[in-house]
Amino acid sequence: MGKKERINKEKMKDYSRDNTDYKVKDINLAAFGRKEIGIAEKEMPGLMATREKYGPKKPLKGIKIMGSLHMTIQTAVLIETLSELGADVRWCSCNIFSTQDHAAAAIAKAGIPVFAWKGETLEEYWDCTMMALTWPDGSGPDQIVDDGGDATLLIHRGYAAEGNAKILDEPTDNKELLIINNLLKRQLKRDKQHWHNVAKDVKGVSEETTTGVHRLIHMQERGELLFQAINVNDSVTKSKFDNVYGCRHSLPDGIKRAMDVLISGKTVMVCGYGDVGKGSAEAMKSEKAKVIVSEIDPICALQACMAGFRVQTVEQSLKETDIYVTTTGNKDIITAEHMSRMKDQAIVCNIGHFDNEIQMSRLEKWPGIKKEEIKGSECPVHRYTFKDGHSIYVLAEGRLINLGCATGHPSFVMSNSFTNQTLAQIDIAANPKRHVGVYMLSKELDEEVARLHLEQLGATLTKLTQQQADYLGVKKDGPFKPQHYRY
Ligand code: NAD
Ligand code: 3DD
Repeated sequence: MGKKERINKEKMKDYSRDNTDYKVKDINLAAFGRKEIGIAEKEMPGLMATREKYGPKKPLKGIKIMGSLHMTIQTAVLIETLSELGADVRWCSCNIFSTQDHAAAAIAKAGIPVFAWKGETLEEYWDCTMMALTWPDGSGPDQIVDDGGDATLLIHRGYAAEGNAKILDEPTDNKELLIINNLLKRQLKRDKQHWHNVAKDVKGVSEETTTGVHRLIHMQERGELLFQAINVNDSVTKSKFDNVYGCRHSLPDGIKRAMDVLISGKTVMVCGYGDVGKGSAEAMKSEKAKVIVSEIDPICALQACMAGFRVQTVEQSLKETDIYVTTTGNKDIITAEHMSRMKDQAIVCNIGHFDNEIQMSRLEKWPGIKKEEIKGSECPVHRYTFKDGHSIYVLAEGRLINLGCATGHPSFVMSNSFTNQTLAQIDIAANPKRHVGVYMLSKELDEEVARLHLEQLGATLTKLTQQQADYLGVKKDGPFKPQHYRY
């Protein structure tokens, strides 16, 4: 039977219109997506070199890989790299606003099942995650590429509910958790052992981002982690590039596309001065804004001072700040009270994680608040007017501004992140029985990723002589720094 015939019509009826194994905004955008994928491939030397080096060996042959990662042009190049290495791939986005519809269309047209479109509702988002996790024969993945941990969360929460269905009825005011619980209740009715069967077959997950890694470590500490995890975020060639230089590029891009506002001369508050905060603050400084930083960590705060930024609290900054950017991965950074006391026409956005860095749910319920849509899901901009007459603008509904209002990081920097992702997937495939835990890729691989990107920028490495290597106590060809060196 051909693959199409194998499609389980019962399973598919909820999600696709014409029994195709994909769901995208408009398949006719595929040709445009293919053109931009072609451009991106020229800017992603690490991924292309990985295809050349590992393609013939097909190290991922027949391995079912599910991805929950922003469905962008750059991710399309990652998907086709995994496919080139032999994987059977299914994909969804990890954010309701981050999909680039022409990228999704090109992937669907290439015959790779993808369930993603820009402007999904939360219900549609979790249905897409379910579809990407479910092969036509009803089975789950062998491996997962996760960004923020939503795919990992659905498997683990489903697994827990099969042991104690009552958790799905625990009272919560978290709208998204209610949606997840309802999806799991429907699945429980279909098959009481679905997630136990899925989890049994998962060999491992490679996690893209800081918050996702935090979630994995918390699960491991609670003894709940069901399979091995590779921490891609903390590869130096991911977090010190994507998180810093990627945000340095894509934050101003998002603010400008959303508001077309002059940043120069304005006062910008960057909440958090970690990797994302450093790139964001530098970008705002380059735009000649007056940059204030808030931090909880004295070391990061001191770094901010050394970079010439004022370090103070949000409360201290309300009277002067024009643009707020949250970058912490924490919650309640900008509260509804803060927003009620901000300058008129202040702009609030988040480039950190999820939608809880900015207290959106409390803002929506603020007494007398008036909400107006300025721009729709293509580049979400909303104006909130308070009873005293002052208004503020919230971008991307408090979700990632660079992916909701712009196109995220450019290809070259994502090539570093995604070469790490590909190496991590190869590593899991080669070590399927590794003990459950959270692991990092080697320093050798990290340096290899960097090497793959130097030539395109015209960089020439200096070679160590053996005497110098001996003097430094390192191998002539590296690694040149200890595993946990802080770059
Ligand atoms: P990080 O841990 O390096 O930095 C976060 C910083 O926020 C830390 O220095 C921490 O001390 C600070 N912080 C925490 N709570 C705070 C508070 N209440 N007030 C002020 N500062 C506070 O993490 P990171 O790598 O910079 O990532 C930050 C977030 O951005 C994560 O959620 C990550 O997943 C996400 N991220 C987003 C993108 C993107 O493209 N939008 C890219 C990479 C990472
Ligand atoms: N992220 C930013 N830009 C992206 C792009 N163009 N494609 C895919 C993902 C993209 C998010 C990443 O920075 C991810 O690594 C993260 O959130 O850490």
